[in-house]
Amino acid sequence: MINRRKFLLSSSSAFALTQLPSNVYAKNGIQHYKLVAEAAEHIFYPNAQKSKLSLYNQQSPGPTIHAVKGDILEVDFLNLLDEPTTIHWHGIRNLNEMDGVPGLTQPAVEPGETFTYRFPLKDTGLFWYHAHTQAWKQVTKGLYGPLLVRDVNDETHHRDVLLVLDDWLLDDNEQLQLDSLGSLHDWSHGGRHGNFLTVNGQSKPNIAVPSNGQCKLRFLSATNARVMKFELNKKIPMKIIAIDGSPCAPFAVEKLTVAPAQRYDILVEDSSQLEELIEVSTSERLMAASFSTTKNTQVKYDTTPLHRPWYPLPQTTHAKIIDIHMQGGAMGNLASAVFEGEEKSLRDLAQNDAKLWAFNGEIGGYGLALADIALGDTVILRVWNDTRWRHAMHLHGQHFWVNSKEFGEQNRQVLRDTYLMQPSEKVDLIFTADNPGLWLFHCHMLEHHASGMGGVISVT
Ligand SMILES: [Cu+2]
Repeated sequence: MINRRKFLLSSSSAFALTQLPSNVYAKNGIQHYKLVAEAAEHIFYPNAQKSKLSLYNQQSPGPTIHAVKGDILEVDFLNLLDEPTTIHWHGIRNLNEMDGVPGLTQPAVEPGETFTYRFPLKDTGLFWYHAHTQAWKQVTKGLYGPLLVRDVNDETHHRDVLLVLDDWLLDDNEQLQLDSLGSLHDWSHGGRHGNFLTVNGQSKPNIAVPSNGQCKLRFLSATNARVMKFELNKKIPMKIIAIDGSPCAPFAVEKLTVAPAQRYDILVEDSSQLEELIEVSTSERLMAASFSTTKNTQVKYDTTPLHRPWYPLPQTTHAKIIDIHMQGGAMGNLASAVFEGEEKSLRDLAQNDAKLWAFNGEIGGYGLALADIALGDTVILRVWNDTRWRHAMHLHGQHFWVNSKEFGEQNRQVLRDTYLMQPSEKVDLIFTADNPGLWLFHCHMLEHHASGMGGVISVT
């Protein structure tokens, strides 16, 4: 449960829509940024104690990276942590060597070392970047930030409102609870859940929105494992116009469920009605943020060209089917699994290796090959969540089409990169493998990934 006491401690404060780092330049279609990962102190609400975190450029969230579709993004990265790290560019159809998976697509960046990430931005949308080395520790400490790619003709983006969501597990002194990091209970159940909700790095911030007309709210969840659910005041309908970056045929929901790593763009028809964002995933309704209007000329978003996803659902007549049977975790049916070539009981794996989850009878990891795909083939990942837990399944390097059960009774065919699966659900994730490389497929509940829920799809 998110702690109400902590929630009520904070008061509202003005918060900029987006924060541009000073050290950015754009030249000849190259957007250049510098990111430094280091220990940092952060204040979650006015007069709070300083919390010790690990951040990019001393900011929570990390600096918003802005770019235009077609740009090259070039990021000079410096690791000033006392441990190795890498950056993953979540949702980007990236060059494999820029994907940021240590030991799979690049060597980890050692303390004091640098690495330059350089890749083209092929799609518009809201993406994010985050640490991908022991993410269950490093993302927990704050190593993530948003990446916004817009169309060159988009003249309304300055009205967009970015909402980066996280739940932190804090003690009474506003410090991260570090003792519970790596708790086997969390790893075998629903992952690490925080007790302190933030929007854009602040508790209950007051967020400026345009005074009238349409307004785009852009949600991004950076939680470890918590699935959040949001309502607007007066149950203002939230019209979903983009999912995990890609535009979609608009449809309205009353409550918006956001799983770890997922993104949604929401169109609100009349921003003058916006007062509060409320988190409703638990029995308590918690005010996540308040809104205040700022003077702004009224603008109507042109959503007509945005209805179409980046690319259509491919033909599946000759698709290659890859079966992925997910097992493990608490109250599951996994008695034993293969780990490093040896069959072991789940009890042994849990106690000695902190491994709890398996794909097709094998504990996952960067060494687990799930499939070899020929470049250009259409693939169906036929995934069966044979566990008692929800999982937010993420594919690197490409989006997939999924007949989603995430939006209520009616299934909906959507293009996305992270899909929230219910216990016992069977689902097909469909994509054309047009991006060569070694791509990770894993649960984005970071504790599940760390304890075995991940494998590699090779495209050559
Ligand atoms: Cu999971």
